Amino acid sequence: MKNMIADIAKKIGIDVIGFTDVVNYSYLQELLVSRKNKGLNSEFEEQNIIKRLDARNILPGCKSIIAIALPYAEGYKKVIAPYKGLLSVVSYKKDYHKTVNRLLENLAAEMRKHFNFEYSACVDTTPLIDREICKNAGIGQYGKNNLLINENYGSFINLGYLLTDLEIPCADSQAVNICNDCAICIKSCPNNAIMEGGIIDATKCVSALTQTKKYIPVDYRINMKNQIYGCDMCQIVCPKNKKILDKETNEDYKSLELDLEELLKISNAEFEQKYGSMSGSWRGKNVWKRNALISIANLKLVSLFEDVQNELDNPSDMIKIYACWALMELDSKKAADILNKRYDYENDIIKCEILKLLEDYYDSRNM
Ligand code: B12
Repeated sequence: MKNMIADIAKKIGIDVIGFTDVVNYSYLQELLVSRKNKGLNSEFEEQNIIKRLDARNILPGCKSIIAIALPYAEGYKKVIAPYKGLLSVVSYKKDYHKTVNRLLENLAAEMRKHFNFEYSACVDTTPLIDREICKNAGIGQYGKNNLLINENYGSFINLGYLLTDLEIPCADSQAVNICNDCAICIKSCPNNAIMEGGIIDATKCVSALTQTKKYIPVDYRINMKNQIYGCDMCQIVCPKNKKILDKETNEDYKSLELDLEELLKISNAEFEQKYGSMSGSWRGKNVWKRNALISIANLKLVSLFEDVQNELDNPSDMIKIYACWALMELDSKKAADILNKRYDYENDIIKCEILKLLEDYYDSRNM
């Protein structure tokens, strides 16, 4: 049955496929609880751990899982764009949720010509833990950077699977240490977010910071450099990805470089039209705009001072907080004058932010 499904998959363009009959993950409960108790989890995952521990919470009759991986980033070279914002390569072209989901639906439709079965297609957004399921299915092994690494395609793969009520007996794949002594990803992570034992501190991971709507501490902002969505650092440096990144390609990754001035001025409708089909746009325009302000500050784009200053009139407190900070980073003397003048007219949240910035400024000048 497995061979037959793999053949069908190949015909519809699925190159990486695996099978697992593990549907209960209570063996991960301790790890998930301890991670949560230490505050290392992200706001982008299901907070109710029990819901994460059994595929039958989604498909009650689930007996086996057919996992697939969709490779991306062939021939990708991280661009050194000194005046631009950057999107992670996972956001290149069409949203992978749709692409992987379409492959899974096609696979199920073809399989139904041969077998009668129930299924549920899952890509990223269910409570289940995609990497563990796909590791069990033999798609790849964990790297120290937490990513699932496929033998042929490295870690630049998106994961998805069909929960099914088919009985497919499987020899499940066990975790193997494929990194040995290599720790290049740990050393390269800008915010030291990669911890021992397969845990990422999601409060520090640059990818998470580019997506969060929570307050970002100043030190972490600096390490976000010019990232507008996601981060690829722990993957780009990984020796297991060398083969895929070195490949010849006709892809043009230029669309991952963004004009920061344009991002400050873009309307909601233009944003949706230009970037709405990318997976990285899911948090909306203001989060990208916040990250553009951080990038402008980090790249010291002084020529955009006035554009940043205009954002002090933005109705969103989030945008105003980062505009105040960015102005101080671009030209502290000029910014201190502007912020001093505005102080009395701002709400308490912005007042508090301005006060911190001005205190730091006057401290640094010993005034
Ligand atoms: C929340 C989330 C995030 C958060 C938190 C990630 C984290 N590490 O906790 C943030 C925003 C930081 C994030 C970032 C990214 N994400 Co994300 N994310 C998710 C999501 C929705 C849930 C992850 C989760 O539950 N974390 C909780 C922990 C406990 O689970 P886990 O991260 O999968 O870790 C497991 C293993 O890694 C394992 N483990 C790790 N190392 C080791 C080592 C050994 C020896 C063992 C035994 C186990 C082990 O422990 C966990 C349990 O098995 C999943 C989709 C999903 N539903 O699963 C996508 C997912 C993990 N993300 C994905 C991607 C592509 C990314 C980014 C590359 C995007 C980008 N370019 O910015 C980065 C990579 C960051 C990184 N180094 O992990 C892919 C990963 C593909 C892959 N090859 O692994 C997923 C699977 C989405 C998908 N379906 O394609 N993500």
